[in-house]
Amino acid sequence: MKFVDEVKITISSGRGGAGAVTFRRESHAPRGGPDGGNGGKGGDVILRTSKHINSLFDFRTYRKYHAENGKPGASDQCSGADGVDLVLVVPEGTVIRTGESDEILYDLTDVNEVSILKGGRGGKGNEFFKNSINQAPEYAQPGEDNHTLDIALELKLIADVGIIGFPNAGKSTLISRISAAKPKIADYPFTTLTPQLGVVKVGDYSSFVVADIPGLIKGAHQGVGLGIQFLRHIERTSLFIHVVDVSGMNGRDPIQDFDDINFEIKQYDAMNEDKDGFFPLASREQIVVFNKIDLLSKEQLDKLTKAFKKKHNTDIYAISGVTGKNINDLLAVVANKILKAKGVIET
Ligand SMILES: Nc1nc2c(ncn2[C@@H]2O[C@H](COP(=O)(O)OP(=O)(O)OP(=O)(O)O)[C@@H](O)[C@H]2O)c(=O)[nH]1
Ligand SMILES: [Mg+2]
Repeated sequence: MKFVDEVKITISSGRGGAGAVTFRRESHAPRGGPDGGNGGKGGDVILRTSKHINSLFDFRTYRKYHAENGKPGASDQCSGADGVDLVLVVPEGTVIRTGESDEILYDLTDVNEVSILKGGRGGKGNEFFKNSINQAPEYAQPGEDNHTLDIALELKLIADVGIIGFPNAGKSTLISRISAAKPKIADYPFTTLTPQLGVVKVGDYSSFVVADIPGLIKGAHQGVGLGIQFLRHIERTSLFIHVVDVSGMNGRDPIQDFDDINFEIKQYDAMNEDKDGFFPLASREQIVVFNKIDLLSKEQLDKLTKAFKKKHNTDIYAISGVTGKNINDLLAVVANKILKAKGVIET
């Protein structure tokens, strides 16, 4: 199934059914008292999450969704039936924004169901308006109007760790090593086109979720490469693994790559800082991973590590995604940080 992570749709609740204007007809009373029933209530629009859906793809087929209108009242004090609610089923972690202002209406990460639009009330039938002064009212209430709203549904993957880095750095290789995810891996940039999730098991009882996203390159915030929009999938992760290709192949400078990515992340933050509920990515902890060390001599690696540390005072985990070297050590550190962030381990 194709991964679709943003759709704009229009939803409408149901109109209330009209109240009826009717009078009893009986053989002995050609024009009896009023007996018009009430109209039914219009259906609500409800959004509900399901674990079994992981894409907004199916919302591409139709853009307009309408709950059922309430049925009109009828004679003999019969109320019209209520309109059926419209329930739209979306993946967990879907955020609902207003179509116009981008403001978050609801976040279906912790809540499973929200009623977004109420259906119109049914109108009262003429029976309701009967009183001692007017025993045969000729009027009834119309049904209340419905409501229509443009909304944007946006799916954020719910992952604990985001893997960032240049294209071809070995991000997908790493996720395939530490989880059961089987992403496409190939020796060219932009192999990964859509975010991939992998569940990493820690011992027998714990696990965390890693997201592999398409690579970033310099100028991504201006649309170069695949752009930076995929960063929104890792907005909620508490930690990034920053994979740096240290092989120096294709003339790449690993330190420059690292700085370029962080520059793009800052641009993403600047572009999103006004967004409701936004938490800057640049403030997220990054675990720096030097990958492809199997292609380097010890001297080369030491030299690079020294140069890197001179610029950035941070721990470095040197691994090879292909041979598996040092991956277990990296995983232990990541698992520990995640379990602390989740509150499973107390600090
Ligand atoms: N020698 C060596 N090659 C590696 C290592 N890790 C990954 N590669 C190779 O590097 C290439 C790119 O790996 P991917 O895992 O697809 O890279 P990616 O970062 O996911 O790339 P995009 O999806 O394009 O962003 C593949 O040919 C891998 O086999 C490593 O540790 N050593
Ligand atoms: Mg990839």
